[in-house]
Amino acid sequence: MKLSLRGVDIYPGFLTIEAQEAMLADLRQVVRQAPFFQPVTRFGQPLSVRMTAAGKFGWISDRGGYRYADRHPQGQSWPAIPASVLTVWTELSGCQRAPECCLINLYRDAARMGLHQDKDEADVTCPVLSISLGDDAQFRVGNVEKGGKTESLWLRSGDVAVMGGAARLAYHGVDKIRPGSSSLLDGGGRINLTLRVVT
Ligand SMILES: O=C(O)CCC(=O)C(=O)O
Ligand SMILES: [Mn+2]
Repeated sequence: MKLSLRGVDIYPGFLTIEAQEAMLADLRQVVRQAPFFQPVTRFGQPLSVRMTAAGKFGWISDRGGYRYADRHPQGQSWPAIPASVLTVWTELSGCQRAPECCLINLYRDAARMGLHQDKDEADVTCPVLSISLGDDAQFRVGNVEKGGKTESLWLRSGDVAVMGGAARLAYHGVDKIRPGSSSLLDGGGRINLTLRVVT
């Protein structure tokens, strides 16, 4: 099944529970090598999500601003993107290029992500593909221009969203998660993966 939210393709329940658990096991290996860190704005304000990444690039935000970086803040290269994650890209992205960044966001409790565009990538012909694991999240999509009407839906564990075509540069964000709605993650919360071609 496929739904559309203002041009964003949503595949509810794309990953079975078994596939979600297998992906999570792979992500634990990634996090062992590249631990979650707390990004801050250039004014030192912490973001409410914790982040890490896999792939050629990660996305970091610190006192020096935000940017793609080829190393974790601790200095090591990012681990490879797990095959279980790459498979989803191959199945749904419709893009010939391989993803260069798998950003891993951890939402706990009151974590959220304000409306923003993903526009730091030099090539925006490929979509951004997002995978939800764990607690439900209220995902909001607006327009390519700032302002105007927005619509939201609840993303659940195993759902995949693909922001491509006219929706590639649409404003989007996460209003809130529903703590305790899933028992997939140890310690609760939600992990969101976003796969992107960067260069
Ligand atoms: O958590 C989500 O569903 C969206 C994440 C996102 O938009 C981002 O990391 O740029
Ligand atoms: Mn985004």
